[in-house]
Parts: sequence; structure tokens; C-alpha cells
Amino acid sequence: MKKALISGITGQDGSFLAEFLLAKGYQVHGIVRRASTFNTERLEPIYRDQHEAGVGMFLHYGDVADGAGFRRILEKAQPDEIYNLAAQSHVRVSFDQAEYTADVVATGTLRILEALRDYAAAGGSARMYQAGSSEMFGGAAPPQNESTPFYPRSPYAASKAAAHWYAVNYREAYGLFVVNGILFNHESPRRGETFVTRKITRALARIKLGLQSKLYLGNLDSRRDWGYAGDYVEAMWLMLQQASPEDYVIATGESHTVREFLDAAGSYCGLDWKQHVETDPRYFRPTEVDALLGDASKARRQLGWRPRVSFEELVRMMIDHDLEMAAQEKTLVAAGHNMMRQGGSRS
Ligand code: NDP
Ligand code: GDR
Repeated sequence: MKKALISGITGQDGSFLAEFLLAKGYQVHGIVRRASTFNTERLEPIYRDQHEAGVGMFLHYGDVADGAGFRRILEKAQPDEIYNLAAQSHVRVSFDQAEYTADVVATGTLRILEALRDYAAAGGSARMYQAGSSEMFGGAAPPQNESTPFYPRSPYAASKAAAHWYAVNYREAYGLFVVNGILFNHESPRRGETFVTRKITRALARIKLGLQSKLYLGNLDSRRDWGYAGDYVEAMWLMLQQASPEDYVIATGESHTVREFLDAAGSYCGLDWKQHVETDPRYFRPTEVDALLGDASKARRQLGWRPRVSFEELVRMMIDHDLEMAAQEKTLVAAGHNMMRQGGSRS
């Protein structure tokens, strides 16, 4: 039985990847941060009490800011594959928490690489996937592929670029099997509520059901290449199954503005979004990434990977999910329950 260790398992991608690997028969180990509230909600469908027989997923308390703790988890889990998905992944927030973002995103990756280097020197063998981002291309003109030079436009993007080069350097210096996946935006009903797609689908669903009236957004003109997270975790796994470690762009090859996302989401749920959306400069970024459009032809050619879910299907899937959530909320509100814990119209 193959074993995988996932940092960031509680996030959007971590939960899809854990499901994907369990379905392939892997034993999955995940790193979970200690929090004062439950943070394993996305893992609920696959979570089983560790006292039960035949459990396939094991969670360990840890943090990529804590190298010694990570080394202990690595020794205990003895994985064949490591997926480093842990990150302070919000670009806007990285301008407010720049040092912290660098510590987790850049130095956190370095800590894992250092642990892997020692693990390999002691006879262990594990392949590593590093979660790179299209944000590293930032200001570089579209379309972007593996040979497009990086031009990071935020502390988050600069930290991801540092992590990328750490990974390349450890591959070349120590012969480690480390790959960088340069993934363009990917979304799902499990997307964090403060990223623009989910913020829109969640708000429009709540507006449709009369639970809120306004949605405050920032720049509507930026362009993103949005895919479906469930498709993208397969690409992560495929990269680690190759004969040699290489870096790959993963994208749909189609881009839309935030405004176009609003059009698609609004028309699917029968709302004129222009009557509800207002601008709040709080959501503007000091430096914006205007246009991302990925060229994933290398991944198509070498990995045989291609996206399955279209932009329109993605929008519909997210709206359907959020309409269902809003309907549940409405029922509970009507029955007199206090829904403060659900976040309400908070964004
Ligand atoms: P999320 O923000 O949904 O998840 C991030 C995960 O990292 C969560 O499990 C979070 O834990 C965990 N985490 C945060 N800080 C630490 C830390 N210090 N130590 C350990 N774990 C930590 O991100 P996604 O799932 O969307 O993305 C996964 C990875 O891929 C990230 O590295 C992201 O930067 C990158 N990426 C994402 C893209 C996308 O479009 N989704 C595109 C390109 C790259 P908790 O739940 O406790 O907060
Ligand atoms: P991004 O995603 O920055 O591309 O990073 P996000 O959804 O945050 O922003 C996309 C675009 O929408 C504009 N925007 C807003 N964004 C947010 N979050 N909130 C708003 O109210 C709003 N209004 C307009 C933004 O300015 C931006 O242009 C995501 C993250 O998942 C990263 O971790 C990942 O690396 C990249 O995708 C690829």
C-alpha cells in the first residue's frame, strides 16, 4: 500500500486530493493545525474514527512553521509521496501579513525540503509535489507556460516563487524527486468563502433567497483562468508518477473576467447582479494581476491530463451548492435559530 503525506489537507485542494488518493488505495496522512474551532469540515465525508478497523486516513497536529514537528511526522508516516499544499493562500491578505506569508509559504517549503533531504540521506525515499501558483507569473503577459519568466506582484506570489526555486535547487543539488505544479485558479463548492468565485456564488444564492441584499467586491476587470479543483488534484498525482521530476503548468486555456463570472452566475440563478454589487476599495490590491491565461500543452502531452469540467459547469455546480446551503439557512432562520456561527453576509 502506498502512503502519502499531505500538508494543507484541511484546505480545498487537500480534501479533494485526500479523497482521490484514498480511492486509489493509498494510506493518507494529513497535517492539521491546532485551532480553537473544528477546521476539518472539508474532510467530514472521508473522516473515520482512528479506532475503527481499516481506517485509511490519519491526521497529525503540525504546522509548516515548525520544522522539528514536521520531521517527526515524516518519520512516523514514512510516506512514498509528500504533497506540500499548506499556505496562507490569500493574495490580498498577504499584503497585510507579508512576513507571516513568507514564513509559511516560502520558508515552510524550505523546511519540508530540508527534512526530505535528511530523510533521503538516511535511506528514505519519497517524492514531493510543491503547490506552485500562476500568481508567480503575475505581471507577465498571457498566455503563460513553463518558460514564461516569473513577475510576482504580491508577497504571496514572491513567496511562491521562492518556494519554486528552492524546490528546483533541491532537485538539482541533492537529486530529490521534487516537482512544481504551476496551477492556475481552481474552484469548487469547497472553495474558501473569501475568494472571489465563492464569495460571488455564496452571496448571489443568499440574495436570491432574501438572506442578504448587497455584495461588496473589488476589481471586476481582472481576468483569470478558472478550472475545477477536482480535476487539478489528479494532475498533482500524475506529476509524481512520471519517470523524472519536471515542472508543469495546469490550466484550462480559457480566461474570463470577474465581471463575466458575475454574468454567468447571475444569469444561472436569475438575478441582475448589477443591482446588488457595490465596490469596496478594501478589496483592491496595491498591485493587481490583470490577466492570467495558462498554456497547459506540456501537461496534456506528457501527463495526458486535461480538464473535464467547463467554466459554465463550474459556475452551475457552485451556485447549486450555495443555493442548497442558503435554503438550509433560511429554513433554520424561519424556525427561529440563531445563525451567527454560519458567517451570514460576512466576506
Ligand atoms: P486553502 O487556503 O483552501 O488551504 C490551505 C491549507 O493550508 C489549509 O489546510 C490550511 O489549514 C493550511 N495551512 C495554512 N497555514 C498553514 C501552516 N502554517 N501550517 C500547516 N498548514 C497550514 O488553499 P487551496 O486548497 O485552495 O490551495 C492549496 C495550495 O495550492 C496552496 O498552497 C495554494 O497557495 C496553492 N494554490 C492554490 C490555487 C487555487 O486556485 N486554489 C492555485 C495555485 C496554487 P487551515 O484549514 O487550518 O487554515
Ligand atoms: P487570486 O484569487 O488572487 O487569483 O488567488 P481571488 O479569488 O482572491 O481573486 C481573483 C481576482 O478577483 C478580484 N476580486 C476579488 N478578490 C477577492 N478575493 N475578493 C473580492 O471581493 C474581489 N473583488 C475582485 C481580485 O482582485 C483578483 O483579481 C487565488 C488563490 O487561490 C491563490 O492561492 C492561488 O495561488 C491563485 O488563485 C492562483
